Amino acid sequence: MKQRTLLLSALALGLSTLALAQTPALKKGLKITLLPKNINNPYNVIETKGGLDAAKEIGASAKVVGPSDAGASSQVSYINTAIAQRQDALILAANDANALIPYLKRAMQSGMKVVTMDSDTTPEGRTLFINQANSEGIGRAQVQLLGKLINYKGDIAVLSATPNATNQNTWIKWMQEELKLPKYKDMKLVKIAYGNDDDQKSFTEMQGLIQAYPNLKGVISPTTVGISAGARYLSTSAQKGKVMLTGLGTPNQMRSFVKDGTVSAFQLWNPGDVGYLATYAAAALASGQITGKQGETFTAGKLGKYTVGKNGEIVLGPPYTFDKANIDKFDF
Ligand code: RAM
Repeated sequence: MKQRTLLLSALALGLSTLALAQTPALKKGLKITLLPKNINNPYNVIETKGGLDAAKEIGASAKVVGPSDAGASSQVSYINTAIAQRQDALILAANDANALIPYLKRAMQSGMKVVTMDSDTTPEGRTLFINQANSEGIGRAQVQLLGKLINYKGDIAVLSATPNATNQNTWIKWMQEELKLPKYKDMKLVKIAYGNDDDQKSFTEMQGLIQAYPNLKGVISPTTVGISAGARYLSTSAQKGKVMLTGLGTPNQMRSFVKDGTVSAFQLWNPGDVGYLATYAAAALASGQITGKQGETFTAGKLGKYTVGKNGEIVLGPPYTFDKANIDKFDF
């Protein structure tokens, strides 16, 4: 009897060691570089702070580097530095879907794991992409929100980030799809303007839209830089309350404009969670827990379990609509 118990417990031990062997623990001391689109954008500060928090939880040493402008090639030198510094993982919000590919390929050949977050490259440039929310859902929801605000009638414009930003371009494509539905037949997209995720340029572009299109009824700005600069222009313009501005913004940047009636509602997710999830995903890759294949699962700390989807995409969760009634519940 005693022998049987011993045998059974030896078997159980063997099995659990096997289970452990199947899911290796996250390695300690991983070196991780976080490279956002540009560093002076509050959104990117919150996003990468989430990454640093996750790194601390798992005992990794992470740092944030990046250019001051969101230009297509301005991230190249930072990728090369990460290779030279033999980082275990690079997490980036790509400023261009194609321009960075040769550099990212070199990074992966050197053994580094590459994860995109927020703004993707083509799939060959990375193993995983952490998408803040479903791209189709974001694009369509922005048009649905604006449609309601302008009673489905009038000229509308988009105030975007850079012309090459993968995330904004994907969302705009879905906005255009949504606009094809019969309920939007009286809404006309007259212009897509680019503020380059630069505050001053976005402000000037918003002013340009209002002056160039006297029948403009609404603007969608799917960038936190664009919507806040656009709202700042609108808040002191004669068109305040007449032109509806919505898009993607952070509650802290938009609060005063919601309270003074410049903006009724806008959307977003928690940018900190994007960076947090990306760091756990990168660490899971670098520790051999996952390889990036569809269907693999891993645990991302306080956010729980995630599954790798098609083309290495992992979706954080649905976006959230902020308005006067709920904005004070958020501080980011
Ligand atoms: C800006 C950036 C970022 C985007 C948000 C919504 O901060 O363009 O990439 O995800 O807006």
